[in-house]
Amino acid sequence: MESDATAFAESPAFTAALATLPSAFRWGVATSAYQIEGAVDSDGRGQSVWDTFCRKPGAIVDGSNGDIACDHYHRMPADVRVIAGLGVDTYRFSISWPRVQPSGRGPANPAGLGFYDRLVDELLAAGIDPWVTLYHWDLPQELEDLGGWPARDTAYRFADFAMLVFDRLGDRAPTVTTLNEPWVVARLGYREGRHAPGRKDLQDSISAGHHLLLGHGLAVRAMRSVARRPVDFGVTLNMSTSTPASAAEVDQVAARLADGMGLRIYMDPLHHGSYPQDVIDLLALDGVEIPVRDDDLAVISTPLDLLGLNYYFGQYFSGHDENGTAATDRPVFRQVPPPDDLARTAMGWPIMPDGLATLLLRIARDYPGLPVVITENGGGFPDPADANGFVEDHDRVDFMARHIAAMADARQRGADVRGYFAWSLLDNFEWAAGYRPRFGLVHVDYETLERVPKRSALWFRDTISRVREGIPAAP
Ligand code: IFM
Repeated sequence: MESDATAFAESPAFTAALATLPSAFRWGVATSAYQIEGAVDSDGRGQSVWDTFCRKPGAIVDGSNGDIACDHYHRMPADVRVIAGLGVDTYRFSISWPRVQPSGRGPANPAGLGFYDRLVDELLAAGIDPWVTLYHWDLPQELEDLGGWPARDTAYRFADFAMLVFDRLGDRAPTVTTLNEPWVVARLGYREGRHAPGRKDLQDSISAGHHLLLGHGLAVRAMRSVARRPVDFGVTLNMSTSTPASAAEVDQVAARLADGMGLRIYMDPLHHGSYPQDVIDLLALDGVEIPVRDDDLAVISTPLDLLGLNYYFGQYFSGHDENGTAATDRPVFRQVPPPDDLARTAMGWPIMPDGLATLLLRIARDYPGLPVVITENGGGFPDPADANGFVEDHDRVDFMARHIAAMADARQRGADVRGYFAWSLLDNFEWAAGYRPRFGLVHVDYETLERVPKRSALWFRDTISRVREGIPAAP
């Protein structure tokens, strides 16, 4: 019998949405190195900022760290078999910088590169395309000690690291993306202190964001210049809708500024080769400048072959302070709860699938000519496992079905979206939230490290095969 939670996934509306997707649509699952690999002291790996941050009292809610995580480093071939069992065509993973280049500079650590070399071979042998992310937040600690991302030199070190990886994997990896979610690194890591390295300075945060983009551009230029076969180069951004809390002019201004600080501050330099003027003006109020030099913007706007988009939820903004007073002397943008009482995931994030369609259409309109792949979408849910480790995660199935339908709708309306990757393959280390939120399609028992595909994994496999086989049009 159909439960409320699965009603949409089993509805004619969802089938109709799937029927609009081409059989060659790309389907994948995603992970990142620090969240799953463990083996932090193995085979010459150096320390990263996350190893350090996790040891800071109170930094991680459950006091955990990525020392063991899912132990993927030692279980990689079996994990590739799990991925193959999902029927996906793509696996998106990240390279641990301190595993490949322990101090962030100098020659490669052969054992570190060797791990990713074997991973790529295992994937290809299983008929799965490797999708490489070069940087998913694990900066070598030695580079942080030299200034981290606020220091310009880190961008050049990143480009060197990218070349070490590309030199080894570029003959077999069809897609290489540079950064995952630079906003999170710059904002949560250097302004809010909620992520590694735990710094809290606006100028550092803005400098970090610029140098992340510069590193991206330098890396793409360098890799593209030596590529001997077609490789798609891109970058992944986390994106959210910024909706005014009301029709009031002050709320409209607030939402526009939030959008500037969250989305346009990355997309404009990447696609238009310039920073948004309203963002520059806003930062100037705090005496903060974006440290643009020479031909930085030309480097940053090096053409992209694709844009990775990570979507989890939309946001609402008010230009009124907590007392309801409209800001007058300087702009305020305060995030407020959505007006409707929306269902939320275990992270407390409101479930807003329509926001994904809005974003995809907005990218098509404001940044045309850029193919998009949803490189992450998913939900953290309580996920109680039965005695066999099986999880009936109908809430995740519903979440994914609604987002896939929203994506298909945007595609029908002109968005150039080419693929959808679920976050995440496995339950894993959810950064400052530790191991409590579970995002995996595959359950991990953290005592035994046993993997058991959840209901959502089986459903995802069936959904992919329905699209591949073609769904008959409704009579
Ligand atoms: O787990 C993270 C991932 O590392 C980056 N994007 C968001 C996910 C869920 O918070």
